[in-house]
Amino acid sequence: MTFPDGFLWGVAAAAYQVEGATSQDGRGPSVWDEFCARPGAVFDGHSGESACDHYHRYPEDIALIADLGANAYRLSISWPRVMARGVGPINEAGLDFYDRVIDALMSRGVTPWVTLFHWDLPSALFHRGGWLNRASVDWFGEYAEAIARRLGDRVQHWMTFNEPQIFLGLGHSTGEHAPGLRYSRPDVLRAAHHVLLAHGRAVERIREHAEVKPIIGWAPHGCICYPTQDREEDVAAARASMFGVPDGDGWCFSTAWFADPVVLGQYPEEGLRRFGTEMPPGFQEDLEQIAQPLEFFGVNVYQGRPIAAGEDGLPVERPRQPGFPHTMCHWPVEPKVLYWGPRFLQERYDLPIYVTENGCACMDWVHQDNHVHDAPRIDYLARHLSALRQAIRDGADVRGYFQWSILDNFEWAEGYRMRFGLIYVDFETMERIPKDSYAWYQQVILSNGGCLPEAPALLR
Ligand code: IFM
Repeated sequence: MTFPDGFLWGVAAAAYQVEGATSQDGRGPSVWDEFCARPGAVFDGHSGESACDHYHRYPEDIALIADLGANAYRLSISWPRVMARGVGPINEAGLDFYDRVIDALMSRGVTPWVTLFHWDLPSALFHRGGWLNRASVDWFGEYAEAIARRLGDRVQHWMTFNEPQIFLGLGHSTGEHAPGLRYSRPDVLRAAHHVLLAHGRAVERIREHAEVKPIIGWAPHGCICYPTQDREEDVAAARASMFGVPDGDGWCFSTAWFADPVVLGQYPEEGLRRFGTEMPPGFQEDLEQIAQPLEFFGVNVYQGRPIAAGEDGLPVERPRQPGFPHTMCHWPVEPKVLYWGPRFLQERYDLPIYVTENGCACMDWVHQDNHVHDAPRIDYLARHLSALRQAIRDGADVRGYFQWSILDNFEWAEGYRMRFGLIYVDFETMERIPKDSYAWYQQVILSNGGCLPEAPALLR
């Protein structure tokens, strides 16, 4: 059984994780450059300074994407590459790079899907208060306008923010990611509110300035809950848990706190009850600007939380059995997230869904025969894609899937030790070696998912 006709098969990456060339052709510094320079912040002192050298090797990488048969490539624009200080003069050399990338993709029949912000805030703006400063909404609007004016004659598919929950939660609350802050809850709430407003502003700017009628969404982190069994009460408990707003620091990773204002035009009641008094004054008046109509709901899905109904019917998180499978990042392997996640999201937000990221880090190395045999990744992807196909059969309107990631790349605080790619990168020589999973995904695309195993057994 195949995926629906016209299903979009993509691969994804992000500027800071692959480009390198961080001080070339007028690019300004970002919060990630500064964070990487801090002793102990990133594994073994790694940084994105060279990354995969995609800045210079993009023709080779795009040829690999095209040969894979992917119809789409999700890339992000580096804000400090196109505006060194975040606002003000455009760095033409930086924008030229994205012009070349877009043209190269399109000439090979690969549709570019562009994310405006995948975490590399220009340092100059951070030093003016970053997302804590309400002016960040204007800064982001100016940047979005510049990109839409220049690339909007060819680019049709846009995402504003990648995983706001993660760059706010890990970057501004726990301090594990750039800019390494540990703000108080009221401050993180304020920064998050500005990010949502900036999302709304960017949607408006893209619609005003893109020449080709834009198709706009975003790519939040999917904090997925799934029922441990198919009992109705467990499904209801998982749904309630997935859209709950926990107390403590957990609110920051909540789906509803971020997605309800963006799509439904209101913050969830549960969160407002818990910490509404800590929100910036007048926040309710901004909701109209935040809730711009979107064409799709993107979601990045890697793992979830197993939920059952307790005796009182309320959600209870169940422990996983000893020896439960985990990826190299220690993330549990639970394909059900690509079944229940899209179904729950669609029920609540009623928009077409794209899985904008899914994949896993494995213990990959080059074997003696000069190939990279990454059977665990193939198994992970096969299980997740089968679950996704089943979700579509059961009514979820999922239109596309982006595997994360086309290349091994800079995995933030983990540096280069976590390899997510379909293509192995030797970070000394920059040689690219397609892994077994590359050839496997090629077959999946070619057969429109018809070669995947049946799902029910995998969903149990
Ligand atoms: O590498 C990241 C990506 O930048 C955002 N989503 C999760 C991926 C794996 O951790």
